[in-house]
Amino acid sequence: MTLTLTTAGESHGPALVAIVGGLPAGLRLDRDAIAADLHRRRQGYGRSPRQKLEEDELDVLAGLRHGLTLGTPLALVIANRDHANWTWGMSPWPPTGEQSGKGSSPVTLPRPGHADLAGTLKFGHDDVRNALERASARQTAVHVAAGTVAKTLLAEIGVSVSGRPVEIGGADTEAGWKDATDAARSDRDTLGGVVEVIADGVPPGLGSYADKPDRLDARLAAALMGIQAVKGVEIGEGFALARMRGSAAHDEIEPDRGRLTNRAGGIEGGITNGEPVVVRAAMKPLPTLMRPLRSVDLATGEPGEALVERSDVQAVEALAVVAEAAVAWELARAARDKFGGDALADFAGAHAAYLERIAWPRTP
Ligand code: EPS
Repeated sequence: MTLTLTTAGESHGPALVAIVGGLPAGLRLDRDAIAADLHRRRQGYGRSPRQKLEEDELDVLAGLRHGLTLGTPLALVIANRDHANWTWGMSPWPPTGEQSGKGSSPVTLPRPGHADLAGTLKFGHDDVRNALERASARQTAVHVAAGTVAKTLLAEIGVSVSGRPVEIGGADTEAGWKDATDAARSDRDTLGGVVEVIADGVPPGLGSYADKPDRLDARLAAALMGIQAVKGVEIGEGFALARMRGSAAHDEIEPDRGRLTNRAGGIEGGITNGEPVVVRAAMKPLPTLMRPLRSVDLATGEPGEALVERSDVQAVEALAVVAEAAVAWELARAARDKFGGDALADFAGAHAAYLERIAWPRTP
């Protein structure tokens, strides 16, 4: 039994879609909790005016009855309100009527740092928009909705997950983040940053050392690197461990199974060790600059300036919410792998029985 997530949707298309498979039956979803996380994702000091336009209201089309999961695929949809301005440009079918509105003329000036050039070449598009629409971080909205579902499942076994920004534009205080964002905005530039996600209450034994795809640290790294603009991931002290001696790096084991330190970030040998799971993700500066970078016009081969369109100055606060969802998703997936169960009671019961088995000291 594992969790699966399939998504579809373009940034200015009609909607974002997700299908979640592998949930147990009988899990009570909270509409307000999903709305609250979707709202959090839209916040942040450096966000584009797009976030005022979108409401990110979630529709559930299947897999839920009276708030309880049915143990069948859960279908989630978030409409793009901005699509109303793109009905010609992003029409799924050949558009009829006057060629007007956004997206009506092809984009031929790829932005360095975005998927524009590589995506256009790879798929043979003659309009960069065909690549950028799906590559857009807009699709993180449905991942956040799926993440709230994952957090709801994890709460059943006492696990909580929380993400926060730790650095924006090189600054590490909230006042510094604002100043850095204001300065970048007035220079028509963009910023990146670092976020941290901590999961508490994680039982020992999620993940495995058996093979690479089983390692929870590998899964978390893939999940975080899979988020738009993420260029680095650390588990626990990460790169800093490389500069320490073993005597300073490792978390000594106490008889009560607690550790004095948690430099491993709660994962040893690809398996959770019962300490909080701590991960960080580094986000590069966003590639849409109001002062555009040098590029090439793909239609003429001539030098040009990259596409400029409404965008965020930085979206690190949003990444914290998206990274939280990604970590929750991977932990929930590992928990489903380990505890299984068709009904929620089976899943929770297997978790309780497991905790009893590993209780320490063991009685003969
Ligand atoms: C994005 C570009 C911007 C962001 C978008 C991600 O889109 P737009 O040009 O429509 O303002 O606002 O993020 C979202 C729409 C969102 O909901 O997070 C990009 O190129 O990745």
